[in-house]
Amino acid sequence: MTRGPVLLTGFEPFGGEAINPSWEVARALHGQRIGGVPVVAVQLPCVFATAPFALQAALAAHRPRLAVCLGLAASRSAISLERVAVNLIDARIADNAGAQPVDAPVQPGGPAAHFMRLPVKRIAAALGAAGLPAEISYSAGTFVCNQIAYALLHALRRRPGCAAGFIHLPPLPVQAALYPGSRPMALADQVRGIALAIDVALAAQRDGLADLAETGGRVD
Ligand code: PCA
Repeated sequence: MTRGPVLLTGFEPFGGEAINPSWEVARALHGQRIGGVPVVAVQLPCVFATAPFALQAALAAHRPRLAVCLGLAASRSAISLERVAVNLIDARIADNAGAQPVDAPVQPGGPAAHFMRLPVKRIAAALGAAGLPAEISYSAGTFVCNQIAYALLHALRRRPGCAAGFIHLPPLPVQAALYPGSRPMALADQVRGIALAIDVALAAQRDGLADLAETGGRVD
């Protein structure tokens, strides 16, 4: 039987910023019930050396039925449903501890990539129907978010019953000036979108539904 809460992680601010929508969304949903299942929010450091351990501690402490990790992708203008994480770190900027690794594995000896375990096409369809911009993404980048997406699926490789995935969020309106040309999304819409994504993922898990067999491929 599927048990446990929803684990929802967000990152602390990074890159010299004061706010990260991923943590704002996670903490807004902390303690709420979605589809009858409680949500537990945990903040992750934006630090390569410690973030995977913080995630593993949260997974061990909460034994979730669904784990969703959130991060900011300032260049995205939609709720961005990641499908894959690669076993590669190549940091564009320093993390919050000043580390900037180049071409290092997330998990030495691990597989090249892990696929997320979320029904991303179902979620994208539900978000679109709710009037929220959503997209499926085939790259979570090579910074701490990709590291955590990989570490999440690696940690859960022997827990096939736990649904898990990574979702990148656009910037908040207060961050607009930092990212000229970006299309920020209001916090309330981001919160509504992630609550809906969790609801859809829980329903699919409960009912044993596969993802939608719809064309969703891209060239990019
Ligand atoms: N975004 C970064 C790391 C933390 C976050 O919120 C990323 O996309 O890797």
